[in-house]
Amino acid sequence: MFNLILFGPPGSGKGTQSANIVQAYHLQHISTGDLLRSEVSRQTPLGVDAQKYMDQGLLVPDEVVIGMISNKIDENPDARGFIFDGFPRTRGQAEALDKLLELKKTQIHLVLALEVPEEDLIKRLVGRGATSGRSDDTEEVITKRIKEYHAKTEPVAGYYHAFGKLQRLKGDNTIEDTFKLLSAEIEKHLQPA
Ligand code: B4P
Repeated sequence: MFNLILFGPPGSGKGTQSANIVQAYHLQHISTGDLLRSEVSRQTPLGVDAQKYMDQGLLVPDEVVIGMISNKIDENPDARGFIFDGFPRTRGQAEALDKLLELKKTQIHLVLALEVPEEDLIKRLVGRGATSGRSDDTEEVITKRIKEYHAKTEPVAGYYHAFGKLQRLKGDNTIEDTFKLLSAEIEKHLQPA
């Protein structure tokens, strides 16, 4: 089993590159953003609660997100491995993920962090907001999301660096070139499916 975290600020391309990685390496994709948006669109009790945080650019409480991840791992016992997209976003989530994977006798093997200048992040997300209809892609909320990233999520990189699992990559090339950089790192551990 090979488990990968795709890490980076909002708009760094985690969702975009996850789709490419899933296609090439057949890992099971787990995006907490997608899972939360699905709960919101179905207006489940979890979704109604999560929407309050997401609309303000804030992180959803750890216990909500960790419960969703645990269910998703359990639903895929035969996966070749997982790609965690947008998770963990706090140190508490990182520690909880380690415990969940330990129970399954596996671990995180690699953390790939996409680095993109802040002005590019804002441009990309405002651009997506023009067509996505996402309530968190307005300039005001994007600024809050980036602030929340620096305060709570950036320190998670240090957590994985301490275990020698973190690899930082330039994320401001084209989508194709960024995928090549990611693939080169992944193929040190795993061959295409
Ligand atoms: P997410 O859904 O995870 O999304 P994201 O950070 O906006 O974006 P991502 O990095 O995936 O960017 P993308 O590829 O789409 O989070 C949304 C919200 O959910 C959070 O703010 C939070 O409230 C909540 N949440 C999610 N996970 C949570 C957790 N674990 N704990 C607590 N709360 C959580 O790319 C963005 C745009 O850039 C796209 O338009 C794309 O086409 C473009 N793009 C991508 N790569 C490009 C490139 N190389 N060049 C030019 N454009 C590019």
